[in-house]
Amino acid sequence: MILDDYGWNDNFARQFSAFSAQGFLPARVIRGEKNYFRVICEAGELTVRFAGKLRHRAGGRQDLPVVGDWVVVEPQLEQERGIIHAILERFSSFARNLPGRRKGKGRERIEQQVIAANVERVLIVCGLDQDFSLRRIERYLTLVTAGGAEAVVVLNKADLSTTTERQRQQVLEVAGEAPVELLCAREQDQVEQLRGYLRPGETLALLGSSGVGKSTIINALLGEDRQKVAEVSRTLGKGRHTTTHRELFLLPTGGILMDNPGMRELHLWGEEEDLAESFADIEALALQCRFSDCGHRSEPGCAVREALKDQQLDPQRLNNYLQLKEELSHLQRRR
Ligand SMILES: Nc1nc2c(ncn2[C@@H]2O[C@H](COP(=O)(O)OP(=O)(O)OP(=O)(O)O)[C@@H](O)[C@H]2O)c(=O)[nH]1
Ligand SMILES: [Mg+2]
Ligand SMILES: [Zn+2]
Repeated sequence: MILDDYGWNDNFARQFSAFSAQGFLPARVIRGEKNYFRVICEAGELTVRFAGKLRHRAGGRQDLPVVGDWVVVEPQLEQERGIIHAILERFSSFARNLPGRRKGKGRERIEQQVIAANVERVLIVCGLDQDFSLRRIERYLTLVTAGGAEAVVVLNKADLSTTTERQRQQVLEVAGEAPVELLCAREQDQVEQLRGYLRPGETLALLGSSGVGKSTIINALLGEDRQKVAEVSRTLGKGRHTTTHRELFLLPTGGILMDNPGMRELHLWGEEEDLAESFADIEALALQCRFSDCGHRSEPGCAVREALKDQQLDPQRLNNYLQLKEELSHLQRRR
């Protein structure tokens, strides 16, 4: 069954059973365009829109379908079209905060944007050129683990750095449980080390800034040039936002890949507790602070400051942690 290849399982089947009597089909969203989606179902690929009532009922964008979602579709097979009536519950999803959008008279509206759903594993791709930033890696690690997926850090463009081993060590220090892979995606055989993260019926998404080589890795794993890639700008060292859609690709050997557009800025969406996993070292220290609500800035008996003094903790990592914590608590207050 094609749906099994795309990750269909008993859990989704159970949820779908409530709809099966109505002639609806289960389908997975494999590509997102501005006004419509492409889904795959047993009858093949369909172009679908979502039912007006789904839009009405939606409390916000998070209730609308995204790539990776399993959805309930009313098929119109002759036209290869359909209508999405419901979204099955996601087992993982990544959401970011879309700040700075103004609604009406200047009131800032905070909106959650779900990026993708039902992903088992994420390759957080970073370039070992100007893109390299430990602080950004920490942000991505928080996004991925809080979203319920496993993270793998991929340090790409190893050929452009003379300090790869040092960079790898630095990343290992912030990566916690996440494995760290170092490679040059232009070398097909080096990309092979990532193949172990692909399992039949499981989805592997690639996230990272524009130009870090996500689509290059996808092409290498697919063994064909499916995705367009483009040189990064020489003057700015930045990517050109070549990939503009999220899309799923089924590997002939099993496993599903998700290419994503490069992200410009990553404002987290979540709760302060979501930092627990990606900053487990700091949270463990914080348990030993004299005050349970210690802000780790100037309070007496602060175990975190103490670790800083003993050089057990990188001050920039702490700054990033405090900044993310502030960002999330601000978000929580606004909601
Ligand atoms: N030197 C070097 N260049 C690489 C490597 N991997 C990818 N590139 C190049 O980096 C440029 C950007 O690669 P893409 O795969 O388009 O990057 P992307 O992450 O998909 O970018 P967006 O789609 O814009 O988000 C291309 O010119 C690639 O050939 C590498 O390991 N070393
Ligand atoms: Mg791309
Ligand atoms: Zn403290």
